[in-house]
Amino acid sequence: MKLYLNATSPYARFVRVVALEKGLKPELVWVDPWSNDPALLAVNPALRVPALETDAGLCLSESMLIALHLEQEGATPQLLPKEMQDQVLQLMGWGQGLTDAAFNTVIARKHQGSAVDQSELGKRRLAAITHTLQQLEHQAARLEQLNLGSLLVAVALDYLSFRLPEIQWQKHYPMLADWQQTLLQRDSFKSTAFA
Ligand SMILES: N[C@@H](CCC(=O)N[C@@H](CS)C(=O)NCC(=O)O)C(=O)O
Repeated sequence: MKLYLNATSPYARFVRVVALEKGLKPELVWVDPWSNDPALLAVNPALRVPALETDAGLCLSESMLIALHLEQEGATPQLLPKEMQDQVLQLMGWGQGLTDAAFNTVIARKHQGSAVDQSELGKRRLAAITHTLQQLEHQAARLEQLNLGSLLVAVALDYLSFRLPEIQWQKHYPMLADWQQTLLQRDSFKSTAFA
């Protein structure tokens, strides 16, 4: 198994965290998704990380789909238990929505300047971040269990700290911050810190 990734992608970090939690060790192939790297193009026509080349030679893209594949590959721990499936999928949706809103804010600012935050789409992205944080704080107790949803939310929150620190989410959402601190102590998070 080969995982194509870079060190700042929240999507790639989520997949890496899942692999580590499942005890899987894909070979890591470091690429720059913005440089039209032919090696990445060969495994993902969308030229995005993460991409996973399976041992059978199939190339998977989209972080949540790769995570589902890894969940099947490693027997334990179960990160998408059948009896909790819909709750976990709901959390995954919130985590992915938060990641998308944060990542697209960062990329839009990079290409168009920070005034883009005042555009209609910019405002919607920032509102999505606020609404999702409020919802997660309200539901913080549901995050206790280790699963694909809680891992994705924890990575999304760390991406906010990394790229949008001015939001100061820890100050405004203390239960969420307490919970995330414990997850950040896990080896899977420590060894994949954004850089
Ligand atoms: N929906 C995708 C998003 C992946 C994504 O946007 N990755 C970024 C890096 S964080 C990327 O490779 N961007 C390069 C590009 O869009 O050309 C997923 O969940 O994997």
